[in-house]
Amino acid sequence: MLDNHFKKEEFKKSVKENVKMLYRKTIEEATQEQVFQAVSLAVKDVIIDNWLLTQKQYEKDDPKIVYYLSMEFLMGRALGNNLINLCAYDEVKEALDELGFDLNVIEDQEPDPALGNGGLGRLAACFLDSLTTLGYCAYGCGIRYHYGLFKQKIEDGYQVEVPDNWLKNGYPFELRRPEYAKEVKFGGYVKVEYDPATGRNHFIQEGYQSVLAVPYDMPIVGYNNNVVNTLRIWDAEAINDFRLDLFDKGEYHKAVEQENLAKNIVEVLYPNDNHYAGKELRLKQQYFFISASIQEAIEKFKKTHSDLHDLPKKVAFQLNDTHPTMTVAELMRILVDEENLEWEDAWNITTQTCAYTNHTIMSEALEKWPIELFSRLLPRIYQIIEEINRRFLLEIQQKYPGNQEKIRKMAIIYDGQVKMAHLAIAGGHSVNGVARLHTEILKKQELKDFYEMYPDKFNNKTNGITQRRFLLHGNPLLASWVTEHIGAGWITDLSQLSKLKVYADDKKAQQEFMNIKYQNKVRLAKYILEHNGIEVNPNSIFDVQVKRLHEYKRQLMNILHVMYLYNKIKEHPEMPFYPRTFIFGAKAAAGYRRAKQTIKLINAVADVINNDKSINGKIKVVFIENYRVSNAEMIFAAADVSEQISTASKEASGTGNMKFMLNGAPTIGTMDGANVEIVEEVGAENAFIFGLSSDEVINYENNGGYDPMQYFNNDPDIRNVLMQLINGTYSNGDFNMFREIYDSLLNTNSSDKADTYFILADFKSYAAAQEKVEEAYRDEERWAKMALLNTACAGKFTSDRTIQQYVDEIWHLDKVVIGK
Ligand code: Z15
Repeated sequence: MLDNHFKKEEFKKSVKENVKMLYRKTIEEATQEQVFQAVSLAVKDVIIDNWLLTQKQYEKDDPKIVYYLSMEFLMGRALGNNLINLCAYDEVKEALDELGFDLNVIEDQEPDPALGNGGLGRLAACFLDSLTTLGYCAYGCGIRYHYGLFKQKIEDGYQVEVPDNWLKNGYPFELRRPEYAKEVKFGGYVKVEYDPATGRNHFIQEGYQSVLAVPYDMPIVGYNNNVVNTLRIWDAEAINDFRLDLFDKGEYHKAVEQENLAKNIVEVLYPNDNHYAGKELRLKQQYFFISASIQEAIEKFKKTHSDLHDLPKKVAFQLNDTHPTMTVAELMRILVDEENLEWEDAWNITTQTCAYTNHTIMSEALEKWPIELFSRLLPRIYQIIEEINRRFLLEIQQKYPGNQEKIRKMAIIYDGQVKMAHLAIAGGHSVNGVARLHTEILKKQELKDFYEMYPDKFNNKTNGITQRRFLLHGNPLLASWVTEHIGAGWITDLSQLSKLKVYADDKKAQQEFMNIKYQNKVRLAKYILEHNGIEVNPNSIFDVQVKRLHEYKRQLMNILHVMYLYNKIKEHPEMPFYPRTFIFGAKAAAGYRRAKQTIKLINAVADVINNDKSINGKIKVVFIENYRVSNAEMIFAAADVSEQISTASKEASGTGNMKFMLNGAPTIGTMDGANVEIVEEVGAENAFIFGLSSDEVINYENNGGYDPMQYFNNDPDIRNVLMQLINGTYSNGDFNMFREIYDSLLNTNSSDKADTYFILADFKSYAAAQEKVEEAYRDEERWAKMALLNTACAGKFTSDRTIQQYVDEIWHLDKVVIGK
């Protein structure tokens, strides 16, 4: 369709040619993987033309650039998405059909580039899609981990982590750019030299080790607009320093060390989501990609601009959480040490250029680096942060004379630690939360002091998702149905979904909508049979919780509720019960014990219930192995019920909630994160809300008074379920297998807090909400209307809207049109 490049015959020829060149084979002899490579190359060829055109346009227009700095980009597969955004999916599908290949199978050959853990990394990927589709000049900057997030295998019900060697066969969509390589320095010491000519001190890092940062570019294809932006991920290579030969063999040791540094630094993505582990190598990763990215940004700026004071007019750095906060100090270093700007000028430029997004209030996620580690690894950067801190404390003292409490709570360096969030807030002009409720909690609780001092910095940007991947690509049946009813405008303007509202009561539309859901459930059922060996009934309610495994997300409450339902059915076999399939998918951080035990519990419960003939298949429990972006697309499309059951106040936003909604699955959830706004859009009658409010939770946390034992003592249903954790029901008589989970809820033998996430407090209201789900589902018309309205009201949750708000309120970018 586009520029005639996807004329079918031409495309077929190009694929055959690629197979020949790459593998010396005819297309008939090629494997599916080889055809994937050949097809991807043919697609890349088209993309490269647009990539060049975009570059030319940027050179001509000189638009302001946003650098989205992130340790994670959870891209998901590129081939299908690129074809979608090139508007060439159907043509290529046909072409491959004629060659005897199935595009779906070819897509399946691509490894999921899993350079991220969960929500934060996937958000970065959605943002790049939206930035490009809206025609803004943007670079994603990150790390080319050689191993992405581990692959999950389930063995005997337990999670086993398998390395994800995603580059094994070569990744066709990346481009190595050695000409843009940068040197990044670690360690050593800082020498101060007085320059009488300028009257200034110069700070020179000496005795350091360095690595070479080599960028690899991945094209980000905009939807139907010929714009191609760049995700630039940095690899590390040893600097083969010829000068070493000039020195004696004593330098040999250093050479080996440098080589090891390069090998280790980009080896693997840390598998923690919402958790800070304080590892030295992680700090190295942070400085590595930030130093390379900021050097590159400044170099690029200087090619066409002479005055660095203009930087904020042309460049925005967005910090995705505190992981890239090094940006503030690295930019100061370049401006002061290398460009010889005065500190005050450099500081003005830096604060006007940087902006910070906060993604969590979970205290265990806060980055606080020990001074010892920080100053040893990054001596000059540490000095700069000390100076930033010194001046910041003066500012606090000026505002709050004599108030030591403020200093204690707000200092950037305190108690032997560097507090990255404080640096990010002081060093930028914007601090944003990721959903309205989250931003309010930041302002009123977590960052109260900072809000008081800088009220104008704080703003909200409710998250969003890209409908191109999560509807157009992931749910082609529903996408076509939507287009048939309201036209294709929704693909780039999701607010148009509201035009579907007139079909909410239309019998025919309802039937079509639910029939599509049914077909998607059949597709998922087939996947589950192939991958889990479990047969599930596509007529049952597909009740789905897929997300990272974390205590605050309360997968445990979900499975305890399944145990409770199972008890009820066993006790009252005659009671009415609508068949339900409880579907879980979740990776646990490799070192997160409680999370891993929860996975085992889910699988153990599945084992017992799925094999109990006496309940006639009324409940099935499925744990989908290796939940990731590619199977997520299929899962959202097939879901009837969206489980968003975090302890209120803990889930900053959530984005899975939006993907379910878009695909017509009503939410059962707490008033947390973006759920609040989802309910606002769709109406409380089209969601199932339960549980403590965030205020109630925060009140308990601040003032105490929560006693889970009360629920255990007073509620026999809860007591029964909890006893089954320690009486062998789900562990072949092993009383200890789930003892730690039991203890965590009641804490019979430790002084720790019990049931930190208020599972027992919310249990019965969750069960009641689940009864309402069943009641609603039995009424086919009511359910169809509800499901349809969820899709119809999902318009707000496109990342296009989120990005436009970032542009209008933080970045102020210029729109670019190719060929103008
Ligand atoms: C992460 O995935 C999120 C927050 C974090 O601080 C880290 Cl380290 C990882 C998630 C939030 O938990 C989720 O609520 C939010 O929707 C997502 O970031 C994107 O903002």
